[in-house]
Amino acid sequence: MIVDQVTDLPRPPQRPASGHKGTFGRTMLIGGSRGMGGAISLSGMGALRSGAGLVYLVIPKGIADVVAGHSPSYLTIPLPEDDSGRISSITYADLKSQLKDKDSLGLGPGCGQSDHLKELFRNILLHEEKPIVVDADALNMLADMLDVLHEGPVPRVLTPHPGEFSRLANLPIKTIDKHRQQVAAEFADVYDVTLILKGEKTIVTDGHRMYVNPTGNSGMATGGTGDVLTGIISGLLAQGMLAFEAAQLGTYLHGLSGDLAAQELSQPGMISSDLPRYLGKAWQQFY
Ligand code: NPW
Ligand code: AMP
Ligand code: MG
Repeated sequence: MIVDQVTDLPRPPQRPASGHKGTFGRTMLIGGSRGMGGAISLSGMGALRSGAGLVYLVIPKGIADVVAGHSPSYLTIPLPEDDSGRISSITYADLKSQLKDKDSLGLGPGCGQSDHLKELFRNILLHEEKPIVVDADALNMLADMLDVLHEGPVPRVLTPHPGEFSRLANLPIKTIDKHRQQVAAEFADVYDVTLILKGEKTIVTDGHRMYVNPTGNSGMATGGTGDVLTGIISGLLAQGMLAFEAAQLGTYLHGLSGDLAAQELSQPGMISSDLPRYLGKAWQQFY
């Protein structure tokens, strides 16, 4: 397998002066559960500050008010929940009208795991033709149904940390840490996805191209930073970027936000909710 090392960043989305919120895309993020409302809020904040025009959060009703209270800029879609406060009862057919006009989807931040969610995500991955980011608990459930990646339409962006990738690829974390580029590229090639293997020097690969991200620092090793990344990439996809390019630029901007946050707040003093705020500064490198 020949894998090209990519170093140049792609062009960010154009911002036509006459653009309106529809021009910049609608992204829908599905996640959150009792105790993990923060994860989907953080994703939503990443998506808003990625430049997407409209950000919809599909969440269980028990956390809907709290999540909406995190930002007045979200549109929230509250759904029925099970005894553990996870999205439940609603089927893919029920969600179809909501999915119809969305330009991209993000699945998983803080959603927890259940048979119901697994079936819902399976159907979305099998049938939705728009770009989808799969993260967190959605990745953990995907590990049991990898066949959907062969059957479903592309493109898909998967964003595992080494623990999640270990479950997906059925490899020990030690092996992953030792052969990061090789195992990531092989997986991306076999399943026809863009894979982001997170950590120090996050890598982005589609099995043919490989980008090693130069930004980021260990101040980002704090709960919720990965959830922000999911939102950023979903938002870039909604603005029409291709999967590999959105993953590359999203990863770069996310790490740069972390570096800018660390400069002002210090590594121990920064937290995940700082990243979307510093994303505004990170964008100034481009606009
Ligand atoms: P260990 O034991 O730490 O060494 P999980 P999760 C291993 C939500 N969140 N980075 C690790 O090893 C997420 O969205 C909600 C990370 C452990 O065994 C998910 O829905 C928040 N882990 C859900 O929580 C803020 C690594 O992998 C396992 C690793 C669970 O997500 C937090 C952890 O993976 C969180 O984002 C690495 N480099 N290498 C909120 N505020 O609402 C190995 N591991 O069990 O999937 O847990 O990532 O916390
Ligand atoms: P998650 O574990 O899903 O919350 O994702 C953590 C995020 O923080 C990923 O984007 C990682 O790349 C980033 N991160 C964690 N630790 C480091 C580190 N030591 N250096 C750079 N980035 C890190
Ligand atoms: Mg995560």
